[in-house]
Amino acid sequence: MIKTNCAKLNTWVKMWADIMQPEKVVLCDGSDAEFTRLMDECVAEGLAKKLDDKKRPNSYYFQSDPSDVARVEGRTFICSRKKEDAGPTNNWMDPKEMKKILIGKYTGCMKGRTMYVIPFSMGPLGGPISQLGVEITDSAYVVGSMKIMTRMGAGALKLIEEKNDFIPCIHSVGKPLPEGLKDAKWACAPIDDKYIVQFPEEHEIWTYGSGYGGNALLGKKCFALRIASKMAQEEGWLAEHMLILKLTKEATKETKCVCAAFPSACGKTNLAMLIPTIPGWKVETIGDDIAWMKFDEEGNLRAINPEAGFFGVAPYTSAKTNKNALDSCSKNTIFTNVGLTPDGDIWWEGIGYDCPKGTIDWKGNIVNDPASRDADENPVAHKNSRFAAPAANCPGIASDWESPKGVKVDAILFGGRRPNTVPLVHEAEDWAHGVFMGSIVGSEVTAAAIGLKAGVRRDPFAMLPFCGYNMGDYFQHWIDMEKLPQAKGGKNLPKIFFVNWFRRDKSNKALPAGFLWPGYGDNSRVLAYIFDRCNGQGETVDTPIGKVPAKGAINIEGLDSCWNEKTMEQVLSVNVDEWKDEVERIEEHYAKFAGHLPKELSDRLAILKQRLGM
Ligand code: O2Y
Ligand code: MN
Repeated sequence: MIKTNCAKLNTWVKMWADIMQPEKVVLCDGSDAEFTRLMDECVAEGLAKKLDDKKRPNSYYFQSDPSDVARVEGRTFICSRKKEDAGPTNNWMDPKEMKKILIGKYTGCMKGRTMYVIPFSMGPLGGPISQLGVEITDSAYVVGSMKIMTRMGAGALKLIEEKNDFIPCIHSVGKPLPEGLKDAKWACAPIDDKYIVQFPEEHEIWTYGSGYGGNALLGKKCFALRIASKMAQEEGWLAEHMLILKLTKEATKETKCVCAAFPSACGKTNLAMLIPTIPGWKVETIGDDIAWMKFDEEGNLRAINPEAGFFGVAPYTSAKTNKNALDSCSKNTIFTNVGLTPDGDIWWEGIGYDCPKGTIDWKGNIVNDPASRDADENPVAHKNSRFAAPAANCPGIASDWESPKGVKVDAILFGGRRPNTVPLVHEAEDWAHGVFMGSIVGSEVTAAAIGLKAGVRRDPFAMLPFCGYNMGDYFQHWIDMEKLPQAKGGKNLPKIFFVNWFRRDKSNKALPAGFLWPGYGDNSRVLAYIFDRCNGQGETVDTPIGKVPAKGAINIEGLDSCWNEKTMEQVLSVNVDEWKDEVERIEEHYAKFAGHLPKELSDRLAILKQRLGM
């Protein structure tokens, strides 16, 4: 059994080892040597491949079971004591009932396996916004991935010992290994036997049956969003599904930090790592997925990235779309479900060069005729294939990305993929209006993507799968941030904007796929406008939905001629009929929250209706 100077940890590990009955228990130290040893053990057992050390130093390749390729929202539960406290957007089960089921599953679940004990910190070690956790797991892949994604090992353990406290995170792949049997390439339980469970009142996480991503790397979605959002509600801070970037105007060296929330598939990682197309501006990355924000003693709202790595979607990451992301996985990276080339490197659709003949696809089949392969129907890399890469590898990482006190937040952006209705950028009139904007975030999804009817899927604050309590109460918490004494009635809070890079005019054949805005690096033009607005500059026009840039306020110099003053007029336009329809959709969305919807938000909707003449 492990022996640390944290009595709570020793007792907790002993209790779980008695239940799970592993062959041995190992306390992880987080060292580079431990990473290499564990990954090499996976290679020796046939669970992983080491990539060519010259092309991709210290990097490993895993293929998951086809039933275990993504987060499973249908098997994710918020087990608050009262169902109402999980709210209308979460799956709920009574905590006692759930614990009974899971104790049954956990009993003997690690037979024949090693129980790894992973002490970790979300956020820089010892920082005022950081939090400590310990994950128990029977997956060496999880240990390796946690080493990349968190500050894991001896340093975190020392802090846990000093505090005698941590967030307990329990994980098992749910597949005991009978003596004498060879392990499966990727051990996991069948889909209906996977459980991703949060106990928000106890600040505990129990997951079972999946070894993949957010289901198994418990520091990420389970802790840093679902449990942390509940802690943030209790303690007066914010745990958000947001990237953090730092924008510098090179002429004056002035900087602004921006946090931005977008639903999946809206280019969050691309924005976090953007390379500006307008001269004189620099974007640096602080985080690509999660932001924790707290007021400091001077009354500044400060943000940290609680993670230490990027768990990025591989397909369509290329030197053209996101060079910084591609460079981030040049070494010390774990790849999952991408293609494996004959020369020991990785490949995925949209990487920017052809698939080498003889590549192994994510299912383990050889690709003999890459040219005849249908990238949509039968991709070489799974569409949710991933790289786990250290953030420190990113050429565009900001020098202060690990500052324990965080960076001052100047602006918050919300956005989604909206082919119509929503202009390129509009600005909230005050904090409550900004919260309203966050509460109505939605993104166009194709029917295939979600197995539901196509249309706008509302994803408030991009937190739909990640809010650890009633989403209506979460809206209220955002409203209440303005009432904290440090907020000085909103004076100390960031400005809020809504952006939409995806508005289209399909009838204009000159526009690529009808997009009224080029996106990618040209989003720096919108960031520059937001920077100016934070300084009280940049001309605006009032509309029923908020302030939009005046003609000429966004620099379009140097854009391809298909994007011009006329398309700018279109992309910034506010169409009253479209917004009347939007209001009806917002009313349907708000109805779900019933008595939990803050009055400030229904008031804001009433103002919008009145302005639209409804
Ligand atoms: O499918 C998974 O387990 C990963 S999901 C993910 C990974 C990195 C960043 N964001 C997400 C997400 O679903 O928002
Ligand atoms: Mn995410």
